[in-house]
Amino acid sequence: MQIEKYKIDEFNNSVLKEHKRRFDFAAEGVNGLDGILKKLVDFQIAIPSWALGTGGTRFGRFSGGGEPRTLEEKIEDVGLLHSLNKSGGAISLHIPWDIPQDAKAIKALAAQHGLRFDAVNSNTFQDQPDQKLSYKFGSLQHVDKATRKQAVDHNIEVIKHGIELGSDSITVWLSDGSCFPGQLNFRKAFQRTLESLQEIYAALPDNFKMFVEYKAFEPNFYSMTVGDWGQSLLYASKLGPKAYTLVDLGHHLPNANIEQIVALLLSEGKLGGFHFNDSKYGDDDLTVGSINPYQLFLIFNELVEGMDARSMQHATDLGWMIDASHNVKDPLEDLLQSIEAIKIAYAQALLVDTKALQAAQDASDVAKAQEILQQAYRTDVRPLVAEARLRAGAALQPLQLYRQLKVRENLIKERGQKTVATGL
Ligand code: LRH
Ligand code: MN
Repeated sequence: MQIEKYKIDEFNNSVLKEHKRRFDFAAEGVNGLDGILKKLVDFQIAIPSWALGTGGTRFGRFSGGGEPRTLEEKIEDVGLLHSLNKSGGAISLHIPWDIPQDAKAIKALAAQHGLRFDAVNSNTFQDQPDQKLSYKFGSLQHVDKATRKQAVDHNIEVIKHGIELGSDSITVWLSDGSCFPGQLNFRKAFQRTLESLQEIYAALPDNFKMFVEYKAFEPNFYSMTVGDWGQSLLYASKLGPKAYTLVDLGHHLPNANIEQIVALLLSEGKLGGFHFNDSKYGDDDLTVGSINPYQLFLIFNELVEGMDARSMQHATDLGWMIDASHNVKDPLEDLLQSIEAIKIAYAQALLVDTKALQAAQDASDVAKAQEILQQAYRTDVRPLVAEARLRAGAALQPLQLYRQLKVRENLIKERGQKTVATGL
């Protein structure tokens, strides 16, 4: 299903008067308004190919119908989202869940929808039907050299798919670790994993980046071999200049100060990108900004401050990706809400009076510093985000138009109620 431009224009005309009233109010007194709006227009977030269907847990999965059955239909759905908000101009593939049979055709189809390919993701956390050696006890850490080689070869295969699609990065997330004390020699597991990553690193083209994604627990519940930002930074530093850390917001222990982790990884020049989602307990993969929007704002505040300090391009110098799972929401509505939450947090961070904040910090004026920060956080920036969409040719209210056009109903008519998308 595609949404014709005239339907978006018609919808925008029907809500334009109200938008203008809100925008004029929100824009009043904003320094560098056009610069902020341009930054919002340029900021594109990659959509995970594995999160276009209904997710589930070991207790159950409740499909909503009309799910994409092929990579082509997944690209169509990401294209549909992008036509609504002009903010999701990239798709991140997971191999082997989404192997492009004809990379040239897939690349052309994505381009038709205004999409490029962001990081490709390897998968050595599941055993594939025709796989010789099992990853039950790990992959790159495995005590068996042949199993490690199998995993290294898979990652090199994934890089090849990425090159064919015009991607310039690979994300390596390892489920490797242990479930019980005594199961693993941590020192040797680290060394084996590092040597395996070095073999993968050696296969990277010059322009490619490797993102080492860390996670505190699950599916291993005693130790993870890339368990936190420190371990990921250790690997990335030992691997070389093309290796970076990747921050999945749901991969931390409770109450971790993620914004401080982001600030330090950025100042080390080793922050590669993000998997945005939200969580209250574990790796819940919930809608971005649905549980802790203040934390998301604080993370973007560190990103804007830290990237400007290094003269980095906000839109292109880090990997901006969503990694979520939709157990109870329509997957496309969930992704529309996640992108909105990311743009809102970014816009609020762009409103922070950094000079005044610096002065308050230099004066150890703690209360003043909080007032400056929360002035931006408590500003309703939604009209600015909507205006950026309008200027990009997208819908002023994407979710409202998605429902008004009965997109899900149409997808169910087109694809059926029982279709299941590959992924989590
Ligand atoms: C692991 C993870 C990783 C993936 C997967 C789909 O929890 O965040 O990024 O590859 O989810
Ligand atoms: Mn992730």
